[in-house]
Amino acid sequence: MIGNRYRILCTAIVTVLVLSGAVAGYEDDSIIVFQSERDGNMEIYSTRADGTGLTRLTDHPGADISADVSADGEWIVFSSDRAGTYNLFRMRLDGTEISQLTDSSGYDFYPSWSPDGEQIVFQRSGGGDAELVVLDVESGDETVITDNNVEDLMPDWSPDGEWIVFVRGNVGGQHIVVTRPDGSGCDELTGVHFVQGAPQWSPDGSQVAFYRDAGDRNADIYVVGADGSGERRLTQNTAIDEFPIWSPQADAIAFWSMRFGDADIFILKLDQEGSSPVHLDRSSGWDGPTAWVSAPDS
Ligand SMILES: [Ca+2]
Ligand SMILES: [Ca+2]
Ligand SMILES: [Ca+2]
Ligand SMILES: [Ca+2]
Repeated sequence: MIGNRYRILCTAIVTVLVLSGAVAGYEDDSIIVFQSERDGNMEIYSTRADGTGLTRLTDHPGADISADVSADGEWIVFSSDRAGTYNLFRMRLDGTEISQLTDSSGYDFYPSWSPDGEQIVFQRSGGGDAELVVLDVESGDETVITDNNVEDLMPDWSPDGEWIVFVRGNVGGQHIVVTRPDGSGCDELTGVHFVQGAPQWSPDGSQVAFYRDAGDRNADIYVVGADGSGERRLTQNTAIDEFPIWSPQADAIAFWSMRFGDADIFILKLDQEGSSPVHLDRSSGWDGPTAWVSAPDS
């Protein structure tokens, strides 16, 4: 009898621990936009950062990826091959009002809004190395702002609108670089490494998060000051950790990691460096965060 009660009690405790583990995490109602193949092909989803409120935003057999949210929270720009090669599309934050923004025979990836929402910078490849292109959303006019023989990749527009940070160089030797939006004033933020990627401005523009792979397929998340000083490594894990994005309060960084077999979303609280990041969502197939924005005013 006592034995039975003990087992029942243990079962109850285990249940409580599992449930509290499932909801414990980054307790915030801000919105993480991510891409996932949980429904069979790449779609764009949103979730509150506490793991509740999962919402599917796209529903198309094409691959829908690389979503970025405008600073006013009104629009998402994303890349999709639903109309042929990868082009840019725009939709509301609830997935409505989808329209096509670019129509190129190249491959348009990694769009990033200017803070005023009037322009989008992105990477275009096809027929050679990638260049950065600035799109005027209203007119559809495009301006190519790089012109060289190496890859120019993964741009992110600074919160003050003055700079674009991106990756320059071919695999085996890549810098994190900043440029003015007209292509002038290029400057290097980091030294050359085998692979570096996905630089993202902090909300106040004082730092840039990115990932680095020294060539051993063990990418980790780093931050560096906007002046190139104070570089720090944030993750120390043998799995691939890539594509960091900042929380709106700059108190956490979300990224995807292969540490549980396939790519899942993790959140590292910056006041708890060295502790295990929160595993936001465990879903088979690819899951990766691409934007993190404040909750809409209620
Ligand atoms: Ca899709
Ligand atoms: Ca180039
Ligand atoms: Ca790692
Ligand atoms: Ca997954």
